[in-house]
Amino acid sequence: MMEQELNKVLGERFGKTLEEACMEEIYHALLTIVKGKMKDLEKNTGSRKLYYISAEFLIGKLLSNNLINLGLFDETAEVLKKHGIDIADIEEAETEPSLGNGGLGRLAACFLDSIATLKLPGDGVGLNYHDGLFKQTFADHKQREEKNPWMTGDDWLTRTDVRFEVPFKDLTVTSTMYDIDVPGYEGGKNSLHLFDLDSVDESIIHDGIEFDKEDIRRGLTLFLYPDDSDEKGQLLRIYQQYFMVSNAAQLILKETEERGFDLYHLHEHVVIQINDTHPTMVIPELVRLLMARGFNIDTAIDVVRKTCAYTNHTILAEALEKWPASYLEKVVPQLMPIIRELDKRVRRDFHDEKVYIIDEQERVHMAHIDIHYGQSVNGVAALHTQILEESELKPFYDIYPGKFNNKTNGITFRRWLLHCNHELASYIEELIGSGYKIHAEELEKLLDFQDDEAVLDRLRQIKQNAKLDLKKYLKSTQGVEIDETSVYDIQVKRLHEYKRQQMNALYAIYKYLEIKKGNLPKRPITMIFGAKAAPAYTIAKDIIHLILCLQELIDSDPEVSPYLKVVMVENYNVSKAAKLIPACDISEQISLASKEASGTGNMKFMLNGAVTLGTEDGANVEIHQLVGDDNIYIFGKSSDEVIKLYETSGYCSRKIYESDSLVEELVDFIISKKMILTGDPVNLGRLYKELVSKDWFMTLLDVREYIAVKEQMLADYEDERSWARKSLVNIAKAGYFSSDRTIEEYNKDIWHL
Ligand code: C3B
Repeated sequence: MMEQELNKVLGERFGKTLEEACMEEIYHALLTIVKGKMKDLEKNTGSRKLYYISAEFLIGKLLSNNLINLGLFDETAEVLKKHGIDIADIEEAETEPSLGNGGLGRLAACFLDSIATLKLPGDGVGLNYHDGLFKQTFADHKQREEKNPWMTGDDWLTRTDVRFEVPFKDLTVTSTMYDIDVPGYEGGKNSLHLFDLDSVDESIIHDGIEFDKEDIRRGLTLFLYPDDSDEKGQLLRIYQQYFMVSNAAQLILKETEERGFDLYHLHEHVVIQINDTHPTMVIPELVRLLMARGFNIDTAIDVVRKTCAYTNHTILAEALEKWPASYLEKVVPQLMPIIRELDKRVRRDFHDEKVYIIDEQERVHMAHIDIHYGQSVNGVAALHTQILEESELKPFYDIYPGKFNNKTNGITFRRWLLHCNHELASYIEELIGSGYKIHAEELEKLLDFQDDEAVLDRLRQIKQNAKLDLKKYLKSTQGVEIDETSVYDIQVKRLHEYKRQQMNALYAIYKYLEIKKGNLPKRPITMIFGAKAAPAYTIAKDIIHLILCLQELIDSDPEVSPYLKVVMVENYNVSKAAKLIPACDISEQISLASKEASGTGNMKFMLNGAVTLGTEDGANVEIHQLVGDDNIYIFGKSSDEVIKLYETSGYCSRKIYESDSLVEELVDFIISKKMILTGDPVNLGRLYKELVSKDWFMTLLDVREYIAVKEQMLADYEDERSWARKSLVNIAKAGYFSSDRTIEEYNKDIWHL
């Protein structure tokens, strides 16, 4: 079947057969075939529909995943193999949409997959950024940002004829809606709606990612998260956010009316999930649109409140958006009277300025709008929700205890096991049958094999094969040579001080110095990093600089390089994650306790048999509970201790630096002669100073214990059978982190679809 279809499309489009076509042509033929098949699928329907609004959808490449979900992957891979073609090479021809930044965007993509798979009616709504998040390159041991075009004209997007007028203060624009089909695994289909402006013009980008941020018509949807370190950048983000939610709101009202429902019953037929605060303006926008249709304000607010639900993804204060009212006046003056009315009602009912929407400095607290004027507030892991309730959002929890709930994050096993690790997935199927693909909790059946030496050996072999694959991949893409007999220790995630890549870098320094002293590790260690830093986040970029300098210093030292290797993967993205995760031995999840809301990389690594080295933070806490003390390595101060240190200003990094000679030695190395000769004294000096005199995310607090626990872990790795058993237990217990489970909970508690 697939063979004939491929030959037919290749013939029609390129006048070629499978034998003659190149990789790109085969990719485009498959794209055409798969798009056609998805078009024929019936959309999920029901009398209640979900709209998941999000600034990010980090969907990754789609060909293989769509083939898997349509049940066509194996057949397609077979057909290609018959002609000497590896499907992985076809995947290389696909560009990766860069419509997201980190966990929040990837979570939205996993959710779309699970919502479709569970046959629930639910569409994603977001923006069609032409260049997405920037593309990262390295030069002079530093991050450079470049544009990242991913649309090729022939891709997964389908232009629709849905268009809306979006009114800003100084101009009105007309949007165009593009759709990407989201097929469920073995049935079901929903859509991802991405709004765009026809007038956007990539030619205004120059010098990396610079462009005139005031040119809204040509620049509105160029980039995800344009630099907002100045006023122009912040105004542009407000333009983007309003464009996103006004389109979403107009689409929702239009579809609800088309489905034959009265807007006075909107909340019975629609639920809107607000993913972090970026889509918050959908609340006043819906109130405005309903009033324009004749609603009085009380009814409009009541209906909107019953329709909207909010997910909080972070407790970092600087990440909770607060827009100056004056900026909103400049961009969307039509919303300000509504926002002031919403605030007035809060002030009337509650006499606590901590819960006001507009503060004394005339800043609008977006999360406060969501909490007062939505029906649900959820955190993304048990500990995170507890911190929201007990400290971060306590004044709100005191008012609305019933609104708060936890939804521990999850990941789609279609992408993060079936697609990225075929060998492991089929071996699991051999052992326990295929039921786990739909009922992830069946993975627990693997526990029956924890003392089966043949199974443990086979798991080790599968890991070894994945390590070899990664070695080849890094060689061909970055020219980097890694040793497949070494331990692969991996930390991949956005770069942020709270995630503490700098602490891991201090370990690299520690190991370097040990090797120099003649204390050689039993087995070579490969430390792999992958991370983008926000363009305006200076210290994050300094940390990248430190890692890249260490990489070179170690590579060029023949005494050390046989035993230690540091690799920073360039432009870490979803495709690279899929290569790195199956090959990992040690999964680094080392955030400062209380700061990582959940983490989802931790779940992906576990599912692929890596063992976690982590703090009791985010979902690590739940991983720990599931796998037990023997199958995870935990270190560091607890979230309670950390929160207390912040409350009492009780942390002083300089004290630790001055009293602990090991810490002093490691930190001093950052500005040692060797490092200064390799790197830039400005960047290294600034990072050194930051660690000694501020260290807001308490690197030095935990670094000693971190090193000790990592050393223990490396020693334990040498008992290969016992390590393989830990790996097996991690896979077996990962079922809980299927996003199908998470979505079932959202549906049961919040959506009621
Ligand atoms: C992230 C958090 O940092 C992660 O802990 C969490 O697992 C994911 O969201 C998904 O819930 N996050 C993000 O990627 N971007 C933000 N702006 C805020 C949180």
